[in-house]
Amino acid sequence: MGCVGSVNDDMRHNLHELGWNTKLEEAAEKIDSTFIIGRVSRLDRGWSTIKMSASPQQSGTIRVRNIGADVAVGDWVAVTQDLERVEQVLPRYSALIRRASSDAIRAEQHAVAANIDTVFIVHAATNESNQRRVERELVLAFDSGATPVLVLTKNDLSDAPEHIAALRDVARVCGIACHVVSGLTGDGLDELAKYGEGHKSVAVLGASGVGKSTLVNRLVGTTNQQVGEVREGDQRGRHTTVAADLVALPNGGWLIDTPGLRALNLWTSGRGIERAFADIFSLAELCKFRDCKHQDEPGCAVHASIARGELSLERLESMGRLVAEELALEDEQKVRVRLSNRKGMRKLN
Ligand SMILES: Nc1nc2c(ncn2[C@@H]2O[C@H](COP(=O)(O)OP(=O)(O)O)[C@@H](O)[C@H]2O)c(=O)[nH]1
Ligand SMILES: [Mg+2]
Ligand SMILES: [Zn+2]
Repeated sequence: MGCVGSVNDDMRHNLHELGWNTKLEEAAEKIDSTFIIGRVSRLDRGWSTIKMSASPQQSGTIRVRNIGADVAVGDWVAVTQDLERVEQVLPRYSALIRRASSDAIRAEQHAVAANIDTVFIVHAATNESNQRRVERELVLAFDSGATPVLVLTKNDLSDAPEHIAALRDVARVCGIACHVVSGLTGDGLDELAKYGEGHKSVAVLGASGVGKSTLVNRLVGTTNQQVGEVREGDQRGRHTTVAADLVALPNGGWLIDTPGLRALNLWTSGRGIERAFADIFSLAELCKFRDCKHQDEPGCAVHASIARGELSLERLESMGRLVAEELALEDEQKVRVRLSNRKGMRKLN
């Protein structure tokens, strides 16, 4: 295993505590040995906060002028010895990426959290939550490269067992864990904390008001995250900076509480849809025609399952919408690449 820059054993230990792992070693080999490695823990307008693996002042945390357009909380960076400048953002091994604007011309990606091992998809265990949103979040979480986990919180309020059972089913068909917890009573939170063991990083995703900050505070043991902060956009519809924070768990893990995003548009990348709708994809293998669109073809196993009352039509339609959204985005990206080539620009994102 290569040496991580000039990082000695002491510092390496420190890096490990920040969440460093073997997936990052290869990237680190290319980094000039005079740089110090740190991890972005917070982004504010104009400033980035970085937890350093080691710093001359031993302060542990520095603030630098913003690094670049698409840096996310959780990113690993190489900082100059004088701690003045971020030289490099290391390649990510995973990232939650959403589409920043629904504006067709300005399709841009926005990384919500980087280098995460698990994504908590948080919903209320009461019957207000929405299965369609869970599906969308699952696609995003699978696409991130991290492992999604469904968290149903506020179980102290819930008397909706059918609702919980339906969401558990969504988790089961795509093979992920589901935990029913309460941020208020602490019920079930020991199980959640385990995802941070071994200095792992967990991103917390979910709509405003579902109880993310309450969960994070309880898990971390502070009142660091503001509870009840539900603002997402101002009157002009612009996104306000509700900071995502990298916060430490008592067991050494890391949590990233992402701001509650009302509109969660997809940024296509991998096989997220296939994994979030694994049940439909495996049924589709049994359709008579290989290119079955599951509309009104004969021998369609997907519709047979709907007819038997096993699969819901809403779920199939939900997948159809997400597929269409992903295809539309791919088309836009192709147009953008063509335009940029014409202008002689090398890269747009
Ligand atoms: N009864 C109950 N209320 C909760 C629970 N978690 C959060 N809340 C309340 O729900 C509201 C929104 O919580 P918050 O953590 O700010 O949600 P966030 O927007 O997802 O960060 C607040 O009024 C919380 O007190 C819970 O487990 N049980
Ligand atoms: Mg919050
Ligand atoms: Zn079919």
